[in-house]
Amino acid sequence: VKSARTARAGLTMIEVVVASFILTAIVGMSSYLVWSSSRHVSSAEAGVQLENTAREALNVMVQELRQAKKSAVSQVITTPIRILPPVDLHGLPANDPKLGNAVNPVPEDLDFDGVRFDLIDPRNTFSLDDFKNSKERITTIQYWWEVADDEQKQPAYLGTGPNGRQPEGKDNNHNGVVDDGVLMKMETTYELDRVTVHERKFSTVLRNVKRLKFRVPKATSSVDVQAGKPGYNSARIEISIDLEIMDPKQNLQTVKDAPGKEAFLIMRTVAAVVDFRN
Ligand SMILES: [Ca+2]
Ligand SMILES: [Ca+2]
Repeated sequence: VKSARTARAGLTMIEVVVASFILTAIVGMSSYLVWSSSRHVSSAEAGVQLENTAREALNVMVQELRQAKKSAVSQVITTPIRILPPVDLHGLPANDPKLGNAVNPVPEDLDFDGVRFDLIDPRNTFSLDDFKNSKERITTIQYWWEVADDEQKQPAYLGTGPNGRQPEGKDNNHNGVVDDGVLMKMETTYELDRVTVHERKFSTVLRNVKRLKFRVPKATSSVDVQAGKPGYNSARIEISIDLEIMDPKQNLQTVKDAPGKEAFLIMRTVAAVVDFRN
C-alpha cells in the first residue's frame, strides 16, 4: 500500500532537485550564448561605425580635392598652428604662421599631415567676364591632424605640435588609445580681391584619428614604365586616415603606454587616391 502511494505522488524530492538543476543549467547556458553573441555584435558594430564615420569625412575631402588643381595644392607645416582664442582668426592673412606654413609646390614622395588648396567659390556667377578678369571668388580649404585637447603632453598648450599640443606616447585622457587625435578643417572665403577675408570657419571633422597621411607620388619615368611599373604623372594625391578606439567588448581601462598594461583596440584605415583637375 505504501509503495503504490509513493508511485502516485509522481516525483521524489531527488527527482525535483535534479530536474531543477538541469533546467537551471540549460537556462544559464542559453543566456550566456545570447549575452556573448550580443557582445560580439556590439564590438563588430563599433568597428563598422568607426569606418563609416571616417568614410563620410574622407568622401567630402575627395570631392573637394577633385576640383582642385595641383598647382593650387600645398603641404602645410602644422606645428605653428595657433587657432585658439584670443587670436583674431578672421583678421589673419592667409600666410600667417598661426594658420600653418604652406609649402608650394607640394613636395613629391613625402608623407605629410596637413594640406591646403583653393577651390572656386560656389558664390560665383560664372560669368565669362569674371573668368577673363580672374575675378572669380576663391575658397581656401585646409585639413590637418592634431592631438586631441585632453590627450596632449602636460603642461598643456606648451608643446611643439599644432595649438601647442604634443603627442608623447601616453594615454592622457584614459580612453585606451595612446595619443588619439582629431582631423581639423579650416574654410576661408575671400572677397573679390582674393585677399580680404569674407569668412573663416574652423571645425573638427573627425575624432579617434591616430594618423592622417597625404602623399603626392613622384611621376614615374619612361624607364620605370618600360620596366613594367605603372605610369603615374604625379597629378594625384593619396589620402589615408588611421583610426583607433578601444574595443567596447573588452571594457578595459588600461593601455599599452606602460610595460605590463594592455588594451584591446579596434583599428581601421580608410584611404583614397584623387586625380587632380588639370
Ligand atoms: Ca587617449
Ligand atoms: Ca598623449
